[in-house]
Amino acid sequence: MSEIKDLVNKLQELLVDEANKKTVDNMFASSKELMSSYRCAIMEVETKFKVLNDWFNLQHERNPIESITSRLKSPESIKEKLERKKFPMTLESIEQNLFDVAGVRVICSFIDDVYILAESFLKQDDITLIEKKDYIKNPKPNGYRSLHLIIEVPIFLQNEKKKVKVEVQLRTIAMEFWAKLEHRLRYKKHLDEKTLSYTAEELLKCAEDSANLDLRMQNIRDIIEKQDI
Ligand code: 0O2
Repeated sequence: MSEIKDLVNKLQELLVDEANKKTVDNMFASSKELMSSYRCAIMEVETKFKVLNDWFNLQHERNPIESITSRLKSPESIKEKLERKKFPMTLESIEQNLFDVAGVRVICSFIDDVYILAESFLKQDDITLIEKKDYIKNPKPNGYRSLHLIIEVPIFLQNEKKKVKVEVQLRTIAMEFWAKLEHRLRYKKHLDEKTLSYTAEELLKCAEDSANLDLRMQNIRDIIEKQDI
């Protein structure tokens, strides 16, 4: 009797393994396709900003873009976000619920450039705006500033056209400087209450100082441009 039970258990184990193996193989292929479409969407968006930068340079003899970086969200962060937001742990759920798997960051010289570029980009008839968060006009309580656009861009594959969501973050060099350092410092978690609140206050003051610097630099540029006709 116990021999039969052992056999059934083993059979079950094998069947489960087989079923899992197929699921895992399928998942692997589908997730490769999904990630590859995010990568293509990043390329499309990057190209659009590079074109705008070149065109702007031709018209105004200066580059509004300092640099462009992009990233695909890591599997660990995808999993963490799905869990945190209580979304199902499936590929469909990633596509439907997470809008920042593909991310492009555009670093601009001046605040005006952020808005000029965002407007020209959003005017393009293949770009659909899903959501806009203006953390420049309404900074986060910790001082974080940046313009976030969740957009959809079409990518053209062998036999199909697919719309893919990308998060575009536009910010100035000063905003990038602050965000990078704040991000690094945020991971230093073993601090006592007093130090935590002091450093948070200091970071907020630094964000305000650097926002002020952005305004002053913008002002200098405006004065120079008015004279330099
Ligand atoms: P990474 O490494 O850039 O991928 P949630 O993602 O749920 O926290 P939400 O509403 O989806 O929030 O997005 P939100 O807050 O509009 O913007 C999320 C992204 O903006 C973050 O991505 C950061 O890149 C950036 N960001 C937002 N707030 C801050 C901040 O206070 N400090 C810094 N340095 N960056 C910020 P990820 O996924 O957190 O990280």
